[in-house]
Amino acid sequence: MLLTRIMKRVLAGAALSLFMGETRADYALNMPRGVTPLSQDIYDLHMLIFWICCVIGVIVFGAMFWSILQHRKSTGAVAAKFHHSTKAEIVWTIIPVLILVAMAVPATRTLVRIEQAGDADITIKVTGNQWKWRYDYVNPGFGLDGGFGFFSVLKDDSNQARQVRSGIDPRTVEHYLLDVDKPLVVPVNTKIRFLTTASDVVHAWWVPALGWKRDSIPGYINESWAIIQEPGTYRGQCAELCGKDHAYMPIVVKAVTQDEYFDFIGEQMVAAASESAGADREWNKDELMEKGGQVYNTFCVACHQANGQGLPPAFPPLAGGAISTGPVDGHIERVMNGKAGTTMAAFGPQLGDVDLAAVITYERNSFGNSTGDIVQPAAIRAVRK
Ligand code: HEC
Ligand SMILES: [Cu+2]
Repeated sequence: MLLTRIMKRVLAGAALSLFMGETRADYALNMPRGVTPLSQDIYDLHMLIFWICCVIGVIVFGAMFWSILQHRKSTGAVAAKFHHSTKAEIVWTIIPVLILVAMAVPATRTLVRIEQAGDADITIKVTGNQWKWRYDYVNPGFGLDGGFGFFSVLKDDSNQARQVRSGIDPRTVEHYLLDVDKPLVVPVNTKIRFLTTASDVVHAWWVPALGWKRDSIPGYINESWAIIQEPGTYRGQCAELCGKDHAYMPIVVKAVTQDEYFDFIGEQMVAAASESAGADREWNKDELMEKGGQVYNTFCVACHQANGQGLPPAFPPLAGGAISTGPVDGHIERVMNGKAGTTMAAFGPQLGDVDLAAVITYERNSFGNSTGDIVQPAAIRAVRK
């Protein structure tokens, strides 16, 4: 009964995967070929070793089954009585050694190639944070000015749906837990060097289509590289297991043509310029509240919750909080410097003056807090000095 049910499931799955090109990839048993020369090298190596193992398996099991059949008792087989054969010992040592050496040559060649991150055209620093990635275009390539960067955070619809009792069916969310607000944008056919590190705990940056995964560790910088050959959107995840929210910091890499890449860099520069212009002017309360709400929903909501009630005792409420309704200076200090030994990170180095001013204003006037205080970007800048 159960068996037939399982068989039906398997057959239905097979039929489905035959007729739907898209789902076929989802059901695939093998690793993906990827879209970089390196990922294809790795795939080819994997297949080579796989077939060598298959051949060895067939020979060994073939010899075994043949011997069992040929020398079975019912045909009157009599066991040989020798012990120790130097010839046999030599043969069964040398053959495996030769096989291992033959496998080590292509494996070493691929390993060496994985490490060759030199003479890249573009350098991007990837930093793991609780629970989001940051991408800094250390050198955007093509003689462009670098230095800008941004955070890439789980997309809002996924984040809403994942909340306990959200009432939202995750199956209705496109790319559930695999989508971000701002993808990493890179050009195709360009050698990109990734420098991977972390600011708090160990993370791991993994995009299967690129063929590799790199640990991102505080205090260390790991190197890797990719030349993406096909434009497209490639999704990945933080592959670190230990820790509560690594599952909610997905990775999206958008590979575009060089022209589209130039447009993207241009947009980033305009955004950086308007951010610094914004930091120079006075903001009114409505503007700060609107901006602050966005910043809060991106950077603070995971711990302090949308209603500001937090999740005590781990994450304190901001509604009526001693700091969030106390003196403004203390509030600015806590958000900028965080609190050592807790998960409250220092947001001073992470966020700009406008974002910090806005989110602090927002916290002081939301969730039932009504201090009426307005924090201007200039106040943040004054603290930074
Ligand atoms: C990873 C979880 C986490 C995130 C994200 C987070 N916080 Fe916190 N926050 C904490 C914890 C834990 C504390 C308690 C620290 C302590 O012991 O004082 C805290 C405390 C605070 C306090 C003091 C609360 C009070 O009144 O006692 C403020 C204000 C605050 N956070 C603001 C923010 C802002 C603004 C953001 C977003 C920019 C943010 N937090 C993001 C974990 C977090
Ligand atoms: Cu992580």
